[in-house]
Amino acid sequence: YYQPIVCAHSNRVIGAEILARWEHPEIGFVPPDIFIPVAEKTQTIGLMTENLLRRVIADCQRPDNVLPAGFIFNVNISHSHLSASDFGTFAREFAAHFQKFGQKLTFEFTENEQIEINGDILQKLEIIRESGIAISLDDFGTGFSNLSWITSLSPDSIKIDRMFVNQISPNASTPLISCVIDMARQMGIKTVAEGVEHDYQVAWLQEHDIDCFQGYFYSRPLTFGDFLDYFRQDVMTQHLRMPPLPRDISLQH
Ligand code: G
Ligand code: G
Ligand code: MN
Repeated sequence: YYQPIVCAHSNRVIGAEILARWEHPEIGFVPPDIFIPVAEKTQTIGLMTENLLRRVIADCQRPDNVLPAGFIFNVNISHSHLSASDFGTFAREFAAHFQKFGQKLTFEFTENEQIEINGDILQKLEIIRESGIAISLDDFGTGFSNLSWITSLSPDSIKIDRMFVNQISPNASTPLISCVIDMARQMGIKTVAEGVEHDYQVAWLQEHDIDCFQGYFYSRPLTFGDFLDYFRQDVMTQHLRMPPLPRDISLQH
């Protein structure tokens, strides 16, 4: 499934987070909170992520695909996958595939589990960057991150956990979010607000210079077909939202 990521400056859909879903033929819908930990424990998470990205590539090859060059796909990467010996090959291979379509990949790493930054991990982070893949720190504010750790990971963006976004109500907010946005800006890191559900959260975050939004206010995670419909509609309403032509020009004909 694909959940839109919206640029807070242009108000346009610039990317999507890919979220794994499993519809089992007998037991029905299995939530990712159940099958992801199992895939991690059984060391099949790498294979699952590869299959997921192959599905994305297949979706991108559909004749009705209208996603532009430069469109960003965010994928969640488990730490156990990052630690696996064939991770470098995986990163290079998929970076090349997505480059062929002119589309960009971002790897999201959750801070809920601590990655021990050793030589092996640093080398893999370097491979990710060399391949042109961006790095995002997911669930920011809920886990183990400390400033020296963020410096070694050197993410391109951080995703502020929905727990904090939730605290923005019509008449209250938390200074924490604006501090995080300021810190990130000074470090040259982009900020994404997760779990945005209300217009007053959008307004508050925009006022505090957030870079991107993700959440039910914009859309739930969608199938590729529904995502394309959402994207097309976004492009169309964008034209409607365009400012009117200056008066002297529009009066000419
Ligand atoms: O998709 P939500 O809708 O329910 O996802 C629940 C959790 O599962 C989130 O923390 C999300 O990051 C994680 N998740 C979803 N898809 C993937 C995936 O493909 N890989 C990994 N590692 N985690 C995923
Ligand atoms: O941990 P990660 O950020 O990858 O998890 C994404 C999870 O958040 C998915 O389970 C997705 O379905 C869920 N999610 C996305 N937007 C919203 C939202 O606006 N509200 C809530 N409650 N959950 C959301
Ligand atoms: Mn995520």
